Amino acid sequence: MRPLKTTGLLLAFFALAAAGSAQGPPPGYYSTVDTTTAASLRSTLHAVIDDHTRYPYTSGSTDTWDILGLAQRDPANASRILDVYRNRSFVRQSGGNSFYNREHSWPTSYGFPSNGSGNMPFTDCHMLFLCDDGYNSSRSNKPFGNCTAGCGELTTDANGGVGGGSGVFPGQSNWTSGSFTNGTFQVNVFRKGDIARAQLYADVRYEGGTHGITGVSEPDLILTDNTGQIAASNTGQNESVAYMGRLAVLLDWHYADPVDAFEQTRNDIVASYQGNRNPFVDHPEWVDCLFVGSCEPGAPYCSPAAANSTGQPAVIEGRGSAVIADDDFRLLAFQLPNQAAGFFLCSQTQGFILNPGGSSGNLCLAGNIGRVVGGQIVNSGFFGSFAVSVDPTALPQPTGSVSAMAGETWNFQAWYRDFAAGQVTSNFTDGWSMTWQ
Ligand SMILES: [Ca+2]
Ligand SMILES: [Ca+2]
Repeated sequence: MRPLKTTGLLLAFFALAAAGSAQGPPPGYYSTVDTTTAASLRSTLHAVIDDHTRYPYTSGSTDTWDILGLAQRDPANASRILDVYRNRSFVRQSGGNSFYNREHSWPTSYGFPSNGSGNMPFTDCHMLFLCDDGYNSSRSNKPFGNCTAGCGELTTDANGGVGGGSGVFPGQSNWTSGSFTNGTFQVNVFRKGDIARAQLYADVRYEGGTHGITGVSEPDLILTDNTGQIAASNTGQNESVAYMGRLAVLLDWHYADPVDAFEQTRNDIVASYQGNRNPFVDHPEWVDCLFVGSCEPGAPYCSPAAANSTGQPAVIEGRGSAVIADDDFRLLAFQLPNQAAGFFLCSQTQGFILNPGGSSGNLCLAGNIGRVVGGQIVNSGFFGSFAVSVDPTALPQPTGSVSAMAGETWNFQAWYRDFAAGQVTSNFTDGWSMTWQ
């Protein structure tokens, strides 16, 4: 699968901004991930990020202070760190000090308060952040949320191109109300996505069971909007299942504050020690599938298509579910010229024909090609896109419609009308290949 258009552009932008510092995942790190459904994505992604190497919380050898001290280094001065909520630049310390400490973004009180040697989430640096002492105290174990009444302001410093200002809600400040489990903590606008992705990581990394190498029990950490469940997780002892939130707010924060170079570097450094990555820093688009249920069944091929009169190649994407019984598979084509008629094609065979019938594009199907998938000739309108719902029990073929069978791979492409240099022509999207379940 590939990122959504906007996400892809943002990623490209931030990858440029991070050039020379962020490394990203090693080749093949995510090759076993199956993005077909939320369930398949969760199980295969968990397997990739599971069983990481635990570093001690505090030790004379390498510990969480050392890892986080590198992971949150101040971009302007490598001997300093930027803390997560206040965005203050502190001289890096090798251990406990009177300026900053370690913030469990998923509070230990919700599921894993007892720091035994086998307590994996307690020392997991993907969830642990260096934080101004006083701000960490203010956060306490309040669930994350948007502050709506009685909100106290915790201002930020201007560092690294973000932060500063006061007196305007939300501005670039943190805001908090209430206390403990009944409270709310709203993270500043430029770290709220980082914090959200740390919680999303926790939800998928910790699925109960045992550590695959050490055999030590792990909790199942689960994000929820139910503050009653969160409160009930605060038992004073380690639990096999524990809740934190608020999920809906964290999803909003994930979308509102995209990944930047600081967060990518943090992920790279933590991964270089623990051996596992926060997948939502590398693949922000997977949040849609895992937590919203909007998955991309299948993957593109024959990409990119030949550019059309907009100067861009048209793109096809599958949406919904590859499960035949779900009857919820849609095809979307975009980056089309406006007001262009078109339709989707399908075949079980991929191919490549350059400029068939004088078309400006290329046909990426062969064998028995069916026309007008979804039964409609569609128009790209004012936005240059069109979509159809696909009935998996009625896929067009030259001899009539057929039903897809589980395990069959089908390929789709859209054909559309275009005008180039005053001449009528036609073109195609790239291809989309998916396997029915
Ligand atoms: Ca951020
Ligand atoms: Ca979980």
